[in-house]
Amino acid sequence: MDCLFCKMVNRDIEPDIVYEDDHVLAFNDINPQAPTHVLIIPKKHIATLNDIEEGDLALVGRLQHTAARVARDLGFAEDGYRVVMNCNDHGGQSVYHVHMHLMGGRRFTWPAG
Ligand code: IU
Repeated sequence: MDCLFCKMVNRDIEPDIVYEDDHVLAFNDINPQAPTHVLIIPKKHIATLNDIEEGDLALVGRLQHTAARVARDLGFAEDGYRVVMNCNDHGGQSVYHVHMHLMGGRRFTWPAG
């Protein structure tokens, strides 16, 4: 499958990994929007948030759990952080494999742009 993030899961492309287990992979974003900007992805290919099925619910929870774990490990859990998931064109999605952005190390504004 011609999916950038699947290639990272399969190590056809080598990501800058910060966390990995049997179900998820977390790696540094190539174009960081914060002092720390990590992408957390399911190893299973799911194109968009609209494609999540009942059987994926534990996996989606694992993405959030991994975000908190990485935030703790990198030392900004207490200060706080931002998680974002973009869906389709209006949401600003550019890579069609579900991913959670975890950004930390600075204060974020609201509403998001
Ligand atoms: P988006 O929510 O689909 O727009 O996020 C895709 C992210 O993937 C974006 O922040 C890119 O900087 C990031 N990315 C990457 O980390 N490595 C790559 O080779 C490419 C995009 I292409």
